[in-house]
Amino acid sequence: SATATASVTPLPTVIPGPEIDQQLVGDDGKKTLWVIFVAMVIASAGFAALSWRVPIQRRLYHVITTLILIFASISYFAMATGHGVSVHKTVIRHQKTTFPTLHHGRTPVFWARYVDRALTTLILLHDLSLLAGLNGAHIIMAVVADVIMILTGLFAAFGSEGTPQKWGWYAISCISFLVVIWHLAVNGRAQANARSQKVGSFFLAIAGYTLVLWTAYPIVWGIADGSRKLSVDAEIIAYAVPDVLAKPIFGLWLLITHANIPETNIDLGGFWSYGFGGE
Ligand code: RET
Repeated sequence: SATATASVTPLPTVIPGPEIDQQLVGDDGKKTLWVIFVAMVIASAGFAALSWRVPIQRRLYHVITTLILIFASISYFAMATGHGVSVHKTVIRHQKTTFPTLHHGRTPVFWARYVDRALTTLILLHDLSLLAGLNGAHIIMAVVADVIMILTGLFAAFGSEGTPQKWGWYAISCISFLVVIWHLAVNGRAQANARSQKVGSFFLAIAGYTLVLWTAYPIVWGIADGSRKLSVDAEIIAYAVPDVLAKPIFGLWLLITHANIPETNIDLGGFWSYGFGGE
């Protein structure tokens, strides 16, 4: 009848769900942050100690590898104390029935990670570039791509939740990551092979290891920070594992091999030793 037609309300397209409580860092997350902080401090001291055992002219890898651990320690201290964290509004869409339910909430964004990554990935790239013997032009291109990768990752992290733009930043970051990979896999490998067979095969192994570990970051980001499918604590642990493998374990491998393969020595034309040379 006419009255029934008039009372028909339009079907909802989205059902507002209950607010999700602010997601907090739990005990497991806090413990993990403090444990990794302590591990990074010990590793910093360990690498600094290792560097004293070699003459200054051959300490370049030691110095820059120690810096990676110092930056990581600072970042983990910031996160563990709760200062390197910002609270961010979240929107989570659940497609439970025909109509999606929207939940609003709050979640921490660990911005200190991005400061750490900006510095440490640059240094790690220099470790690999120096090992391969890449020229300055290629190093600069890889470095610029790396900075774009981390900064657009930061923009993605702070982008409004549930928007395509957030994934747009993520996509730009992933493309920059591919540019970094390109420089290492193609130019880096060619240069390393040109230096010597030993350097070539070591570069292949350690750059391959780096590539696998670095790929873990965008995957964890997509699941945790992008799709919000992990708890805050699970996210902390999921980043802690590659952080330990990509920083202290990478550094240890690099320095031990450097000590055993003299061909990995680099000549910065007197810059590093201020031209005095000698042992
Ligand atoms: C983000 C998010 C956006 C997409 C991509 C990312 C890549 C991050 C990488 C981080 C590497 C960090 C390391 C830290 C420790 O030393 C920013 C997560 C591609 C590759 C190695």
